[in-house]
Amino acid sequence: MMSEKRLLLLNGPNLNMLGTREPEHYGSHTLAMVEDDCTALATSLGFRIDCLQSNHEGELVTAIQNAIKTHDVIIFNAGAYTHTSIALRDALSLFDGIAIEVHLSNVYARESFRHKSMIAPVVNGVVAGFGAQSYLSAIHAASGLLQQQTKS
Ligand code: DHK
Repeated sequence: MMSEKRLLLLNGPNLNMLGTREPEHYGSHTLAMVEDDCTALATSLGFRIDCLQSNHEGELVTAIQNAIKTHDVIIFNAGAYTHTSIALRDALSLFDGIAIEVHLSNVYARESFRHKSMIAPVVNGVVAGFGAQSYLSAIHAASGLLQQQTKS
């Protein structure tokens, strides 16, 4: 197993409402359930995980800036800021670990304003459309990328 790496699970606006929010798009898992499932998986893969949710763009920027010094991986569902935030994109550009953009819903099957991501160009990859499973797939992907890096 790889040595302990630090993973930040970051969720943006309205994701604290999971469980009751538009279940046809976001499913029935609460944020606490998502965080518990991610914690179990991340721990089993050798990560130390921190979970943070904020409805405020500036707090998310600060969380990313802090993670530059402390974390190896950011798994990030920026919610609606995905589609609008140059500030979050600029912050992610400064992060030289692995960053993965996550969405519960298939944003490409929804309104056209959700088809554009400001942050996709500055992350390693995007997982969208698999409900709460999107987060778990992103954690597996980050683990695989870190293992590749260790080998090369
Ligand atoms: C979550 C949101 O809050 C939306 O604003 C995005 C994303 C989609 C999701 O599917 O997780 O457009």
